[in-house]
Amino acid sequence: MKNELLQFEYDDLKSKYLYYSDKLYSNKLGELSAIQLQNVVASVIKNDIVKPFFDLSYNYFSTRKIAIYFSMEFLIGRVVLDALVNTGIKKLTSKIFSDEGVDINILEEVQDTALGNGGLGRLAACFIESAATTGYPLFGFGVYYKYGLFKQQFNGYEQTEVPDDWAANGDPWFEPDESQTVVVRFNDTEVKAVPYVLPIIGYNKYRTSFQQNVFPLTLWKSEPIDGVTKDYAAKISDYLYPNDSSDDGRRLRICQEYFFASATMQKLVNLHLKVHKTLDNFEDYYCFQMNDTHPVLACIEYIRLLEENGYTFEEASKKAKKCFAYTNHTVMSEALESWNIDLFRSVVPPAVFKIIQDLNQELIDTFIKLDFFKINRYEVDWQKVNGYELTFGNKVHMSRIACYIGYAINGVAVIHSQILKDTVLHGWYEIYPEKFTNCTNGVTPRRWIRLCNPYLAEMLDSEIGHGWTTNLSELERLEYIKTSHRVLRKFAECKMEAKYALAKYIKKQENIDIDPNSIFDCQVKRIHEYKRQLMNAFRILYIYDALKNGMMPNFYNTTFIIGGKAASSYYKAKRIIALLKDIQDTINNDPDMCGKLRVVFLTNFNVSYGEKIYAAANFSEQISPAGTEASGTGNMKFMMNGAPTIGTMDGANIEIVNEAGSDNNYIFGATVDELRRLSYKPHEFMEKSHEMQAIMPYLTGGLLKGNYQDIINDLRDNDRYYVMYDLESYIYATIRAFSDYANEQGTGIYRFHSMKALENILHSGKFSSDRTIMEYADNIWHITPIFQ
Ligand code: 26Q
Repeated sequence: MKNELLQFEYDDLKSKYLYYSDKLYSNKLGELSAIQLQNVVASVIKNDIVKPFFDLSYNYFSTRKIAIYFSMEFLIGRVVLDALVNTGIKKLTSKIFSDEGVDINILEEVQDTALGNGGLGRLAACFIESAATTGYPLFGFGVYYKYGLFKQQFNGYEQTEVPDDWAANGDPWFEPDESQTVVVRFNDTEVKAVPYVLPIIGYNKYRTSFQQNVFPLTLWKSEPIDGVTKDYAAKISDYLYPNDSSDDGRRLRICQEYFFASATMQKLVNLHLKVHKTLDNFEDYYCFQMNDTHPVLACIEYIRLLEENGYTFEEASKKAKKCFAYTNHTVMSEALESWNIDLFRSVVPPAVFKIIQDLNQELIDTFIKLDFFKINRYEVDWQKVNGYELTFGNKVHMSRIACYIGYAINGVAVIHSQILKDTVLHGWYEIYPEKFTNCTNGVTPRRWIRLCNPYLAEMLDSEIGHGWTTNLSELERLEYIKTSHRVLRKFAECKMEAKYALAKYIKKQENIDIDPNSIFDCQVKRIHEYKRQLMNAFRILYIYDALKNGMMPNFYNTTFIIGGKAASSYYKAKRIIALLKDIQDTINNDPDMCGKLRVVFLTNFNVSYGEKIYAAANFSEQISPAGTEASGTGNMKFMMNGAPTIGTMDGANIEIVNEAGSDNNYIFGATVDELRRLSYKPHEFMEKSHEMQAIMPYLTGGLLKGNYQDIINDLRDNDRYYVMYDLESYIYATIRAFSDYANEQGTGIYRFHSMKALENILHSGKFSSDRTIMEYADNIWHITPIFQ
């Protein structure tokens, strides 16, 4: 208990729990359901702990410079445990509960708040938590979806999607603030936007009551204006869009984007006018970080509001260019948003469309002055310059607006930021080189170590003190003790605890027995061709076949764990899932394997499942072809919890290896330069590949339940992500990794694997999102913390 918050004593906190238990449910704690317990915890934390600090945070709007994190997604996960950890009352609560006959782990039954798809949404959640912890005034604005990311279920091997009515049993954390409702006008209708506000609780580093820092996250919900609102409009905030490029629903997506952009800008502009009676100094008080292009219409809306307040277009455009910055999260061309002009025009009010036309004209005029290129003055069908379209063309290209208006443009890992300059946004880089920077992603160590891995957290606390929680570089203190046999054994024991916990959970969720003594090799992320879960499937089949043929006598027992969701309309991704489920069935039911090999495809991988996986993993699979994964953030979560990476020189993997050393990770595959030079004929590789020869009978020859000829045909003609090219080196890297693990077990000397695991932990300091927030604050936002 010594690292716990000091403001509460046992009796004090207990009386608060009992009070709300009685008030809300006229019952004892011991009689409450998980949902009810959560509501009791929420009442205590919100009313009796964070309220005064939360109220304070509203004073920062328009009185000092703050940054707004503008994001369509906040993938928060489960709120209750995070709130307990960050207020510093988790252990005390656990004690109080157990004295009342309640196991605190019952709170794991509480649903995730999954208002995001994956990496981009989770990044937003890590950022606002880090901001609240470090005190940099960064406040999130987004959409309060009725349904979060779908729940994944299975019909045989086929993924089905079930709506995620996440607040069906009530949501005790967000509170509507009806008084701050605004009206958003579209071309042909209007809706109310009601803000729902969540207190984002920073970690209480001093363990006293006077520096509990709490910032608001504001999410907008659409509601009808009686009698005026069209049916579809009132439903604008009902569904989160999946990250695919399917055609349907584009109109509603544009509505969503304008809806939250307009509501946010209206709120802040109105507030600023109230405080300062002018917008002349707006940019001295606000800057906006756009999480990808999804919030780009906010720039346009800001210009519209400035015009409404008497500024000319020229003045307004100039002001907008001072306060918006753009983060790109992908190099996949199909993921860059562009809207058909007519569709776009039918959604937004005429004034918004007019501003886009005016910006177009301004861009042209600017470059006439600069004599950059010859101009074709038509709005549509604009010119290409150096092979890159710079203007908005016959579509509304969101990234072009972002690059033109944004005063800063950044990628999310060093290699990714370079690729933006070299290819994806090259034309813009030539015009505005000074706008381009990098801010490598990070993740919050509160959720991704302290909350998810209490075993490791406690060991770290006792070995190096608990300062790492808010200053992750302090993990380097492990340097001095990393060779100690005692420390290594302790680490190995922590890992075993986490593996037992995961095995128990997988038994409950999937009804599959896995052996905690086997290697846990994990790949968890959205299912996408570029992430190459298919290559993992091929690797598993290859090992399975080799074992069946007695070719790998020293193979150490291994459990392959894979999890992730495919967008509902992404057919090829769903086929890959089917193959993995088929492999799982075949291998797990093969008596020849008797424990040597297990495969688990997790059902409904989400933030809370992730917490258990990252803590328990022995190896982290990060296997996208070089140059495709912008950064990755799961890779960082695995690293922090002591899982060496089996991965390619892609995204943040490169920086992970720079920090932890190539001896402590298993890097394989082609580099970006190699792939750029390559003229690739996949069918040649397929025909020559011994590995493919070995596994073909499984894929197309009846050794599995299904037939996967379609996958093979696709690879043969067009292996866009170089599965054939990298497969062999991938298998070799795996064998190296697993034999290091096996060697250690054989000798009982914690050297070959545990050393590498510990080296990863102790060099993971860079990947705290606290560091990322500080970089954005210094280089882009120019804001300082509200406390020191
Ligand atoms: C766009 C238009 C219409 C509908 C949906 C979308 C859409 C939604 C979500 C497009 C993309 C996304 C999500 C992208 C994403 O998660 N990217 C990941 O961002 C992480 C954080 O920077 C990186 O670590 C990952 O590498 C990147 O894939």
